[in-house]
Parts: sequence; C-alpha cells; structure tokens
Amino acid sequence: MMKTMISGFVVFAAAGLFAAENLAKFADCEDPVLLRKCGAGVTLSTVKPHSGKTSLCVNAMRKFIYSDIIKIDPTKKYKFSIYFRTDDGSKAAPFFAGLQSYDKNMKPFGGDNVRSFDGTLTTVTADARKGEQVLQVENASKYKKGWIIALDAKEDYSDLPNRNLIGGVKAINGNELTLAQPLKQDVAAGTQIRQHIGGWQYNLNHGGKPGVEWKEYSCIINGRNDKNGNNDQFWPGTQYVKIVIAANMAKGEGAVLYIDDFQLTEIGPATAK
Ligand SMILES: [Ca+2]
Repeated sequence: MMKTMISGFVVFAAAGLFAAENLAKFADCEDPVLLRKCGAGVTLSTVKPHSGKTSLCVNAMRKFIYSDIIKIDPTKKYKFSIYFRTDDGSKAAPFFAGLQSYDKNMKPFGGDNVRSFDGTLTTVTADARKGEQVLQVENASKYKKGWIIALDAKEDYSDLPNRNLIGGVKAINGNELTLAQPLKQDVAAGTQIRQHIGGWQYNLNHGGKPGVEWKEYSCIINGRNDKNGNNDQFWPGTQYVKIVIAANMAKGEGAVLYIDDFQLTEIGPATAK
C-alpha cells in the first residue's frame, strides 16, 4: 500500500514538473463520455488511432464539435494543436479547428464584435431616427463599403467585444454614410462609432483537407489583443474559450474525419508583439 502511494506521488510530481497541463478534457479521444458531448454521427474508432486505443471518427457532414468551456489567462501564451486524418475510402472534405471566444460572463462572441479598423472611430453629427438609412459623421475618410458599424465605440477599445452592431455601409458620400439596412434604433448626435468587419465567428482557423496519414495542425496564441481580432492572439475581452472542430465541411455524403490528441496548453507568459 505504502509503495503504491509513494510511486503514485512520484508520477504525479513528475507530471507536474515536466508536462504542461492540457486544458482540454477527453483530449486523447479514448473516453466514451466525449461521444455524449459530440452527438450524432460521431463514434470512437479503433482503426489506426494516433494515441491509445481509439480516435474520434466523424461520419456526419458539416458537423461542429465543441470542447467544454476553458478558462484562459490573457497574459499567457498557449499552444493549440490537434491531429487529423481521413481514410482511403473517404471523400476527403475540408475541416477547420479554432476557438469560440467567450467574455467574462461566459457569453459567446464572434469576429463581428471585435475585428475593428484603426482610424475609423468617429462621431455622429446629426440625430438619426429608427427607420432612416443615413448617418452623418465627423470623418468618414477611412470608411469602406461593406464593413459594418459598431455603436458606442470607445477610443480605448473598452467596448470590445462590441455587441451594438448596426450592419453594413452601402455607400459613402463625403461624411455621409448610407447603410445597407434601415436603422432599427435611434442614433443620437454625439454617438461614437467605429467600423468592424463581419462574418467570421471563430478565432484561429486551422485546417484544410485531411490526408490518409495523421498530421498535426498547431499554432501559438500569444496573449490577448485588446484592440483587434487577430488570429494568433485571444480576441479582445476573451476570458474563456471552447475548442471548436468543424468536420466534413462539404455538401454531399461519404466524408470521414478522424481526430485525436487535441490540446490547449499554457506555455509561458505572453511576449510583446
Ligand atoms: Ca487516442
């Protein structure tokens, strides 16, 4: 009994000293509990696992798999990595892996809320009513058609993730912005706005088409950027993440994706960019 306890302690201490903790649970794809989280179209396969006895096998098309929510420290650097393969008989389909970002209240947000553009902070100069489609602003010189507008923007970016978005700009005429959609709310003169780019939900998009051999996809996440949604840092306001894997992202049937050994591991303090 004493011997077991002692050797148990030694193993634990060695792991603490030499192996960084993987923050992702069930990451070796061995535990059937993982399947309950994944839902339909996902099994554990014993064919050629990357580690242990099994890997995760996804038969469903356009399948999104999420990890449990993970608390991150925005002052630290992390390694994110994951192994993928397909098999000979499969129609290989694109996949990607990334992070869903969450704020301090565990509310999810996407690229729309954080992907801001320098030089676009300006002030609305005339009241605009709900239903109207034009905003007069102080300086629209850096504004672009197609980009969206965030209301109540702050010079220090403390509004990020900004959830007060009003859609895209359709036309720019001097300092007059024509919106793609009528306003759904009043916008008072004096409101500060900024332009963001829309349409990208996940941070860190790694992927491509899987081959028949295991391949690791990995990247470093260097702390948090509090001004912009870059893909090699946590997005502004991020306090939690979920790993997200989008498998078999094609139309039709017949694609199979195998996944094993995903990890999110803290590797040290963030370094200046
Ligand atoms: Ca495994």
